[in-house]
Amino acid sequence: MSETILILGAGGQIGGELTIKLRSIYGDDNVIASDIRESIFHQALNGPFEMLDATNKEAILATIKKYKVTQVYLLAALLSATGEQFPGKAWDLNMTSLLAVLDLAKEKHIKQVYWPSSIAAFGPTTPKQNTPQRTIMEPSTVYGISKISGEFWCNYYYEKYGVDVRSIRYPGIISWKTKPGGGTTDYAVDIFFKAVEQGSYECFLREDTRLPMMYMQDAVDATIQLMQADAKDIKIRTSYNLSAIDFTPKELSEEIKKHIPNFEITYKPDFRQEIADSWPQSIDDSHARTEWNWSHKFDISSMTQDIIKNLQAQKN
Ligand code: AKB
Repeated sequence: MSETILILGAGGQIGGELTIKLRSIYGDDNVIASDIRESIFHQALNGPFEMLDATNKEAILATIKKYKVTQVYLLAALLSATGEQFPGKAWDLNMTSLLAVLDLAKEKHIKQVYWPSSIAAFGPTTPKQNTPQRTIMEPSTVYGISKISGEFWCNYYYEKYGVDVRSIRYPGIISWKTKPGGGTTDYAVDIFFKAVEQGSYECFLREDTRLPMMYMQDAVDATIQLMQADAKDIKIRTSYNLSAIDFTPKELSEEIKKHIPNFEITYKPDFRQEIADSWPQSIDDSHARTEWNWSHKFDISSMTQDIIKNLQAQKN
C-alpha cells in the first residue's frame, strides 16, 4: 500500500502520536507532519515537517503538490474548553479547515480524508448511558456545534461528490508522550503527570463525573484501521461512535493509588464541569465493532500501569 500522508495539526496531542505510528507503517518520508508553529516534538523525529495554517487552502494545496500527497489527516482544532473562551476562533478554525480539505478532495487533489468528531457532538438531551450511534444530538458548546456541523458536511461531500472522508467520534484520549490542550477530558492526562511529579492533583471536575475515555494507542490504531478499511465496509459517513473505557476522577485516582500509594486528589470544579455534565457517560460503538472490526486493547488498569511505568522511566 503506497500512500503519502499529510497531517494537519501534527503538533497536537493526537497528531503527534499519529505521526509516529503512520511513519512506522508508511515510512518517514511518506508522512508529512505540519502545524501552525514548529514543534520541539517534531524536531526530535525523522521525516518532513512543514509550517502550515490548516485554514489556508492554497498553502495546503501547495504542500499536497510538493509531496504528491494522497491522504490528509486533519487534526487541527480548538477543543471544548478553549472553544468556550474563543467561540469565533473555534468555529473559524474547526470549520474553515474542514471545508478547505473537503474541497481539495472534491477537486481530486487527494484521495482520502480523515477528520475527527468527538463525544462533544452530543449534548444534555442525549441519552447518557450506552449512547447510540444515531440519537438526539443537541450540543451546548461551540466545539460540539462545530463537530456536529462537520459531521454533516463530511456526509454531504461523500453523498454529493463521492469524497472518501472517514471519521470517528473520539472520547477523551489519554496519553503520556504528548499532552492535550484546552479540552474538558484533559484532567485524565494531567492527573498522571502530577501524580508522578508531585504525588497530588487538584481536579477541575467533580469526583463522580463519569466520561468515556480511551488510551492513545487504541485511538491511533482505530484511526488507522478505519482509514485502511475497505470502502465498502464504511457504512457511516458522518462519524463513528467509538468506545473503550469509562471512569470517574475518583475511580482513576484509586487506580493510580495502586501504583503510587500516597497519591492525593482534591476537587475544585470549574466551568468545565458544565461541559462534562452535558456529555455521555458511556458509548455504544457496535457499528465500528461489526463494520470494520474495531476492538480496544487497554482497560483502565493496563492503561494506568503503562502510563505510570513510562512516566516514571522518563523522570529517572
Ligand atoms: C475535549 O475534552 O474537548 C476533547 C474531546 C472529548 O473532544 N478531548
